[in-house]
Amino acid sequence: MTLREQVEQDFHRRFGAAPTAVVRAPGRVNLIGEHTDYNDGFVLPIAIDREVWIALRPREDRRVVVHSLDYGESLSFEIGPLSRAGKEWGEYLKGVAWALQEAGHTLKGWEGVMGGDVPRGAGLSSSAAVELATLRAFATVSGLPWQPSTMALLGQRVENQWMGLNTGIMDQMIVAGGRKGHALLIDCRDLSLQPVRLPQGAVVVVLDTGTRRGLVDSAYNERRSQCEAAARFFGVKALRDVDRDTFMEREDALDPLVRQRAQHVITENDRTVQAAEAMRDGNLSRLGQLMDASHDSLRDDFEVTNEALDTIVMLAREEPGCLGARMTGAGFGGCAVALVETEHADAFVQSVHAKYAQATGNTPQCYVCQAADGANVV
Ligand code: GAF
Repeated sequence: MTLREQVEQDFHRRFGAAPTAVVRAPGRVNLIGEHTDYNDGFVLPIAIDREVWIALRPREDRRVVVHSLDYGESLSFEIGPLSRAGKEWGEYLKGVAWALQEAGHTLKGWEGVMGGDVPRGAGLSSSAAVELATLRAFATVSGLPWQPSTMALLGQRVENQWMGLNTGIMDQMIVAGGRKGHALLIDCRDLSLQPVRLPQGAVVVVLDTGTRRGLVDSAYNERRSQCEAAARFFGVKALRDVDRDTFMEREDALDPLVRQRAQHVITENDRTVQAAEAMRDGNLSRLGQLMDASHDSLRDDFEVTNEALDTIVMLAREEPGCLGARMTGAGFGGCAVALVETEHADAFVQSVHAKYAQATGNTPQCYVCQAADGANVV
């Protein structure tokens, strides 16, 4: 049974009727442009065919009642003044109601069943998928206009101010605005989007190391502070505004760690723009090289990989047909992404799975994914 069928069927069982709407929001995998979003830079992610689904119908009152198939729990709260009570899954839903009300929207109540298959804590944006699916649910019952970047900013506000995680805008932008068959080149300064068609002849493979990030919040915040320190040093708003030549002229005067972090961001921004060009030109080998260089920079300069990520990337690169491989998302564990020639994809998946399991004792999840549409009502 598909996830859509599961949430619809469970809805029927719980509420005694068919849902009046079904909404979905995808996870994402970032092809390149890592730790650039909070530096006002560029990212090149795809929305993937791993999703959060909600079957729902409006209520007469202002209550929200949601059952989560994944947690086997239900949540119920009244729309109105809301206070934060913890870090559980339900806080994302309450946070969305809070953010929408803060933005001046009048909300109606609804009841629904939610379920998803975006792995949690794996760097595939399961939380942005929950935020955008919930935003879609509220927008549907309350008749709110849907503008992807506006909704992405609200999702980010939930993450930053309700959940207390100081993340950038990439995840919510791609989850809100993704386009089937395309990556999006997102300018994280003005939030403009350029869809770039995925080239023929290669597939995107997610390589989940099975390791989950620990202490990621503090390490992430530390990287942000180092980037901000570098921007202050150069006298600019964000590292986006520093080009390679300016960096090279003055890098010796920087604190060594801050220099490394800045070097990653400045070179990664260039790589991301070049990767979009390579994709448009159908230049797969160039795209793969840029992905490799991105990983190396994240490993050596930004220092956000772990042993599992470095191992799976190295094993992937040794396989026939692998054009490039890198970690994806915040890092410190979770997933890598590889670009693989289509005719080698099946053998690649099997071989990396076996070799990584043998090398590390961890069980990976390796799968080809498709570029999907952003959050919508189906
Ligand atoms: C996480 C964050 F949520 C994003 O905003 C981004 O910074 C990413 O890490 C690193 O590129 O997914």
